[in-house]
Amino acid sequence: MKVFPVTQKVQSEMEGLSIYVLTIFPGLFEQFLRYGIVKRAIEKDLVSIIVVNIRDVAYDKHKTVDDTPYGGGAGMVMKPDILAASLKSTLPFREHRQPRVILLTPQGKRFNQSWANKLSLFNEIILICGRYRAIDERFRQLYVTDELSIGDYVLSGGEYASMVVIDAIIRLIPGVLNDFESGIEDSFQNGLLDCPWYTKPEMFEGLRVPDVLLSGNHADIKKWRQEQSVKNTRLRRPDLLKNGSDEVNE
Ligand code: 6GU
Repeated sequence: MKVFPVTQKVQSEMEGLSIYVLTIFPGLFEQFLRYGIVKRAIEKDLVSIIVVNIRDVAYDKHKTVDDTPYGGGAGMVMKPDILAASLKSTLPFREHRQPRVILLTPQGKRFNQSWANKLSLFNEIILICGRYRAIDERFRQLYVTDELSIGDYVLSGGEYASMVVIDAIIRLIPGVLNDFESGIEDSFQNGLLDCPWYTKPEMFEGLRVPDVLLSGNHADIKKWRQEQSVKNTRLRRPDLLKNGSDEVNE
């Protein structure tokens, strides 16, 4: 089993969230884990990300993980025995015998902030990055507990989608963001888009910073920002203002 970062801990020693990622391209995650808030969360031991190379459990000399579909058709299908073996290879490291097993697929439910909130409460999550045409239906039936998509477009695999999901989850784990960053998070958690923001200089290419932001009146500033937020949302994403549009769609 190939593992990043090298300082992997077994679940029993982990306080926070353990995320296992099953992929045929583990190298794609190397840089992702090395920057910004994700890196800091790993360093603080608030999250542990274990990237598992599915190919490591392949048993033939070509390390085959896929095969042609029964009934014919274009594309290849990921083998159920390989996926099951890869999933089982994580067992010695895990505490929970019944973790959430999440398949990243365009056929999944739409991932949103509510899903991020919900998943951040677990302490063990397994993400399976689909590739090729599909994964064998029987693996899906037997092992997958949730299927998530990050939007209505087709990616070549679940790897980037799983990075999106991991990033969104990690920033919600208590202690990952500092007080300052948490304030930013709050303003998005209310289901509205953010207000416009300005920094120096006061005048830029003929455009001035709105007077209210220079007024020093904190109540007025707060009110202006709230109004801009609502206005922005109504203009750009009216769907967000409808009740319940950000619910976990189960
Ligand atoms: Cl999760 N996977 C793939 N392959 N494509 C997608 C996606 C996931 N979400 C949107 N498009």
